[in-house]
Amino acid sequence: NILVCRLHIKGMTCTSCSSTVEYALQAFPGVQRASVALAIEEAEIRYDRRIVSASQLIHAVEETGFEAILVT
Ligand code: 9UX
Repeated sequence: NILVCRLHIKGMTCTSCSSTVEYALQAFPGVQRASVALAIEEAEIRYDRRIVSASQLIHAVEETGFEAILVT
């Protein structure tokens, strides 16, 4: 029940932006690990699908002020 998804995140311009997104994802219930790569505008998230869905992860990113699109 552990899945990995990648999100394309629009609007990040600095490392502070990417840290904000990364911390928000890391703190979200059900997320085991999240890393955000600013250069490629992507987040990779390992999560427990019994606790959280990909669409909830997208909403968590959008709460921080950035647009997120599911890649895989
Ligand atoms: Mo610095 Mo990133 O204001 O938006 S956090 S560019």
